[in-house]
Amino acid sequence: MYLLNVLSIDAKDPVSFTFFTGYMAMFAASIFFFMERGQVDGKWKLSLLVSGLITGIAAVHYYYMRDFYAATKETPVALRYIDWTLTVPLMCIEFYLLLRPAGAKAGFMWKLILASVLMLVAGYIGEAYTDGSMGHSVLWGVISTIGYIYVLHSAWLGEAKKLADSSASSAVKKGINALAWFVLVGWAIYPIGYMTMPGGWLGADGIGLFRPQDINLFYNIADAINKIGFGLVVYNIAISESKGATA
Ligand SMILES: *C/C=C(C)/C=C/C=C(C)/C=C/C1=C(C)CCCC1(C)C
Repeated sequence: MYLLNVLSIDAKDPVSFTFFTGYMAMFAASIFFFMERGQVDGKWKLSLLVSGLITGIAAVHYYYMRDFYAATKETPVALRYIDWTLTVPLMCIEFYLLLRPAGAKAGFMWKLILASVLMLVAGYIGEAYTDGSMGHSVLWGVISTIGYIYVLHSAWLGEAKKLADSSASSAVKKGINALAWFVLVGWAIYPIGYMTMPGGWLGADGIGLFRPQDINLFYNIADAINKIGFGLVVYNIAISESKGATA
């Protein structure tokens, strides 16, 4: 029964589509980042490894989320947040690795990780423990947004931005600027998706534009943009800073 459900993708449900294409895209991106490690100088290999881990961890979770959704038509909240709890801190580590030559300390990395964990724990409570009320989703959504704003602030005006300004590498400067745009535009898709849940402004109890499962549409598209996009920015920096590179 389970298998039968998995094998039938609902052609009329874009959520189903994005789970399958999301899985494939993450999988392919991981192979790319791992293979390309051979093209870059030694000091960039760790950054590319982390890029590949981010999309690789996501690929494994998409494999399970895709089946879970196909079988139940329900939102895989726990799998989603386990994925994010692993991959978002890895994105913070990417910031740190890029800015370490410019003087970034471990404390810089831990502050970003802490802020992102606050963002995710609050988001999880908002979704997993929802009573369907707007009060609950707004409260935890706002707490989560505090963590988000910290990362956003660091990338645009705070510590990450200042370290990037003091970097000797124009590729790193440009790269951190690109990542800042991902955090501003790409990451903003998530809170918009969050608003489609029961008790949210865009969902059935609000303006009624989206079905409850459409939250996955937002999250799947945002994950593909952000996880693969982050990795490609790091890849571009690594390639342009590597002497023997051919790409
Ligand atoms: C690879 C996964 C990434 C980059 C996930 C990012 C997730 C967010 C930026 C989530 C943010 C949220 C808010 C700012 C408020 C509402 C709750 C969240 C967790 C959806």
